[in-house]
Amino acid sequence: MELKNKKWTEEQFLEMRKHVLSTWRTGSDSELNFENAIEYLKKVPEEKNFAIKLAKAKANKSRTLVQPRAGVPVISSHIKLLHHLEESGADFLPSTIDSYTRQNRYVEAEKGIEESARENRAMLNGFPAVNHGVQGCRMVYESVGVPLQARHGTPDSRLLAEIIHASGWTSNEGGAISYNVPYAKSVSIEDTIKYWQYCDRLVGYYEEHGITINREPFGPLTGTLVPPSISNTIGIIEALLAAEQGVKNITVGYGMGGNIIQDVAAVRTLQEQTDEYLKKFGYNDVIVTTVFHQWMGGFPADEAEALGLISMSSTVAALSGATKMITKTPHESVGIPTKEANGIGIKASKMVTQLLQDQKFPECEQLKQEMDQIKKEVNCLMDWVFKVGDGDLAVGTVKAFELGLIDVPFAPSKFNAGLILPARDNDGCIRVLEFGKLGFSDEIKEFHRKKISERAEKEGRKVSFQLTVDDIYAVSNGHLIGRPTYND
Ligand code: 8ZB
Repeated sequence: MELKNKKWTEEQFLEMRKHVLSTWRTGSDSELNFENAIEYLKKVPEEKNFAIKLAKAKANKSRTLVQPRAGVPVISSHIKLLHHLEESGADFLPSTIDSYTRQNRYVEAEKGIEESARENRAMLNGFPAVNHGVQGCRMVYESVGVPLQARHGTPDSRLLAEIIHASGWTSNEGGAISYNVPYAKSVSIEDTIKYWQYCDRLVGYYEEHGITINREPFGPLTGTLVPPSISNTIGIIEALLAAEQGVKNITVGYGMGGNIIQDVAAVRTLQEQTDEYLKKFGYNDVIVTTVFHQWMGGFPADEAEALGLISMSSTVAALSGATKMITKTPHESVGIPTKEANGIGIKASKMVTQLLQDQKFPECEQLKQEMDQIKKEVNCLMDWVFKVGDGDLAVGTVKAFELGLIDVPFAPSKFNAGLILPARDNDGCIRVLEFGKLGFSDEIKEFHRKKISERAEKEGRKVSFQLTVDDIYAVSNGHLIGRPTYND
């Protein structure tokens, strides 16, 4: 099929579906017949529907809702884990999918499940939803009281999407760029646009049959010093691609940067510009909500210090007005958390968002300037995408990455130019130090150069790659900005 940002016809979708469902044994589960799946999904109560709960939270201006990450290989242990997290206060539950499933390596995932059951400990780093099939995933869904979402990092998530949605999981995280560029080395963006058009078209199909399902692009990307305009642009692109396939509920995301004003500006512009671009292209009935990710970079090893960082993240999320927040745990620097540590992360986070539920960051000149700056940069990048795509968003996205006009720092993908280098300015805002071929105008570049020079001058050193390196390690050592004096 030719790459194009155009809603797939039902025939095109169903033709591809035959292939998708033949790629692994669980694809032949009778529960995947649309009649069966639709009947099951119609019975999902409102309080367990991801899209409805988010839309209500936004409409009621409720406190920022909290959601952890969590997943273990064996169904019974996974259910126990989710129960613990629900009791700890999670407003939404995840099932984090293991790395074999993310690579479509279901034979190895099967071995992992068997070994985990035999040794009574997790031998996979998540929940292998495809191997457990619709029956297993429905057991998980039926045992919890809040909406369920698959969280993963799967470039080709077509079969996974089929299985989780047919099981009553009403949200799928990911997107053509956000689950490719940070996660894969050699999968082309052209391919992942098609894979995710399929996932979105599946949701569109359900919407046509009266079932509402949420989709969530993965905002933080590599989680390391990503300038907000780059992640926001990618979120907007993925929202537009999803809307074209019929998705009606989209949660765009942002990973905390560390400067409070820049973070609040990023979340607010993400909401505003996603709405703006959707309207501009005629998608008038899409509900957009936002998700704030607690600090995604390196964490301090000390558990109390980690909780301090988690609490700060929660403060910023609440003040920014994000609809939802993804929590971290005091075990972050070590690896996958125990259920107890995960519960502690949820409780500490929820305490903060509750305390701050009636407060928002006030309007002020600095916030306005930062918002204007992000908007200007996003518009500049979006203009390039449509320009090089001759008006087609899908084609433009592939070309923009090829040309380095959009470039994600520290990404493993060979389809990403990898030429830009970020660094913090003197206030800790994330700026761009090396532009590579990034599609910023000269005026925007000048602003970034000026901001980074101010910092270098304050620190009595030259602008160089050393700033980037120092910034990458700074937070885990207890500082936002990697200033040389902090190393003394
Ligand atoms: C890009 C997301 C990385 C974060 C967490 C990591 C890290 C990954 C699991 C998990 C709980 C899992 N993560 N897999 N957390 N259970 N199976 O995702 O620790 O914070």
